[in-house]
Amino acid sequence: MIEIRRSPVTAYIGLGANLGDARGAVQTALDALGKLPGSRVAAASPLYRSAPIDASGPDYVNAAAALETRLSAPDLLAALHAIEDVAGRQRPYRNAPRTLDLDLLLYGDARIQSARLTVPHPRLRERAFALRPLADIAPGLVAPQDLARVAGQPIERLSR
Ligand code: PH2
Ligand code: MG
Ligand code: MG
Repeated sequence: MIEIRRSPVTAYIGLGANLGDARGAVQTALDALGKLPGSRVAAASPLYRSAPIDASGPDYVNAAAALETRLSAPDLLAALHAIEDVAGRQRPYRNAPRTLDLDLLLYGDARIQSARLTVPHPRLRERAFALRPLADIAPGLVAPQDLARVAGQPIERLSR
């Protein structure tokens, strides 16, 4: 059963895609996030193009969204997976090219360690494709030294 919390939390979602119409998939996913129960997209970053990190295949389209949501973290995670499934996401092996990837980067100030979910996302601070769009919509959450650390990872802002 989906539990609706009384007070909303701001969750930050990392979006990525590098198979098929990646831009279209990220855009469609932003719309889908806003239609989740008890949720609204409070901010969406521009889209970025980035080379795959620890992965193969075409360049990625990446973005980040701030979702004000009353969904619990586990329900939100399940909802993200459902949106990925609708986009035709397959999981043949770890970090395989994908039609859509939705990662729960932050859930308010919660720290979560469960079998299915680790929040904050364990690799958030290592990845320009997550930090750059997050910095656009939540500058207070990304320190300049975080961005400096990932400055060697090529990433290009796409117009929207
Ligand atoms: N996602 C990964 C692994 N590598 N590289 C880029 N550029 N963008 C991603 O979204 C990405 C990645 C695992 O989810
Ligand atoms: Mg990911
Ligand atoms: Mg993922």
